[in-house]
Order: sequence, then C-alpha cells, then structure tokens
Amino acid sequence: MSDKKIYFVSDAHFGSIAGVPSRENERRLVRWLDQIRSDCEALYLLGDMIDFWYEYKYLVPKGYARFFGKLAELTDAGIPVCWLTGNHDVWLYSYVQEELGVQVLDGPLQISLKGKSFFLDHGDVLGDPSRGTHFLDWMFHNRTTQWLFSHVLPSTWGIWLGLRWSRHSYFKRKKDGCQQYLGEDKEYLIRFAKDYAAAHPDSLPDFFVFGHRHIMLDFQLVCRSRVIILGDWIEQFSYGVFDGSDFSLETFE
Ligand SMILES: [Mn+2]
Repeated sequence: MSDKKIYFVSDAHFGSIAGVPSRENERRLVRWLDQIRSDCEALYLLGDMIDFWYEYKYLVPKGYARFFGKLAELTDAGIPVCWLTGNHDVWLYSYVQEELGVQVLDGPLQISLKGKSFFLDHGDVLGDPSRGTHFLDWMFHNRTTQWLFSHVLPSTWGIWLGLRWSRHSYFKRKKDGCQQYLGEDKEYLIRFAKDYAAAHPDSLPDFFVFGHRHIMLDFQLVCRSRVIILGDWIEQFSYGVFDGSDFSLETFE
C-alpha cells in the first residue's frame, strides 16, 4: 500500500460577503495544497468550499481563480479530487468536472480508502429533524426550482440573492452561538451516526467524516468507529488526514 495520504477539507465559504478575508483564505488553501501535493493520494472536499455557487449554461460566478487553478493542477498531475456538495454549493453541475477534472458527488458517499471504510457527507441534512432544513434541501435539489432559477431569474439577481442568503446564514450562526460543540446528545451528526450504528451493526464505517458544523471534533462512537467533523477554512484552517491506519485532525499555519 502506498505511504501517501488522503486529505479532507471543507467549509471554506470562498466568496463570502460577510466580511471574512476570503481572498487571504483562498491563498492559504492554495499554500496548503502545495504543501500536501507530494504525499496526497486523493483529496476530498466535503462541501461549502464556495459561499454561493450557481452555474448557468454559459456562465459561472466570478472568482476562485487560484483555488480552481490549483485543483486543475492536482487533477492534471493525476491526483483524484472529489467534491461532495454542501448546502452552499449544491449547484455544482458540470463546470468543475469538465474544466477542472474534479469529480462532483452529492453525498453521502460510502467508500473504502486504504483498507478502511468511510462514510462521507457534508452533513447539512443528516440527523437534522427540522422540516425547514429538509424542505430547503428538497427545493435546492428540485429540477423545477433549478430550471426556474436558471431561466426565469436574471443571473445577477440569482447570484445576489444567493450571496445575501449566505451572509444571512453566516450571521445567524454567530448569533445563535452554535459554533461550539453542543454535546453528543445535541449534535445531529453524532445522533445520526449513533442511529446508523444501531441500524447497521455489521457494516459500521470505521470513520464518519463530515463538514458543515464548523467545529473540529473527533468523537469515539463505539470501539471501532469514529465521527470526525472537519472544522472550517474560515477561522480554524483545519483539515483531516488519513495515512492508512490513523485519522487525524490538524490545522495549517
Ligand atoms: Mn454547510
């Protein structure tokens, strides 16, 4: 087995208009990708890398040139990059696949990596009992709503609305004070993993890896299964790395 590693990162929210230094964060991510490149076997982006992405048939949003260029460089060098969509970048249709060679998937993804089993997802819906969350998820993935958004709303309004919505959710998160770990009974993703473990005792993944919560968490679910939440690339600059035997959460710079 190769001694290269699998890397995981999520929630950079590039392009945010909530007053975060997005360009600086983007440069930092590119430096990180440069650093891991030589021992990176595969890279998993677990969603919300972009604060609001919507692509039209002939148009994509401005920005992200350094980030996208670096992804293209990795895939050109034969390093697989997989992007699991989050709730802010649901609408990655074909552009990054065709232009950057990045595989785009809607999670959850169950996959074996270097001999261990992984359950990967952005984590915005799993375990969340709120009807609002499920309704939004349904609406975001609905073909008709997508068609209306693409063809009826002018692109300027569409992107403006999206960025405003994203900024609203950024400040709501701050106001609600849910940037901290809420405890295993209140964290939806841990609750989801517990239910999953109870329902699938024979096919329990070694690692559940999620984004979305913007907290760094490494939680021992049962003796041979852990729940990892990756943190973010806004304030924590955290990532996950799996070397074939152990998974660790680290921070960059
Ligand atoms: Mn999210």
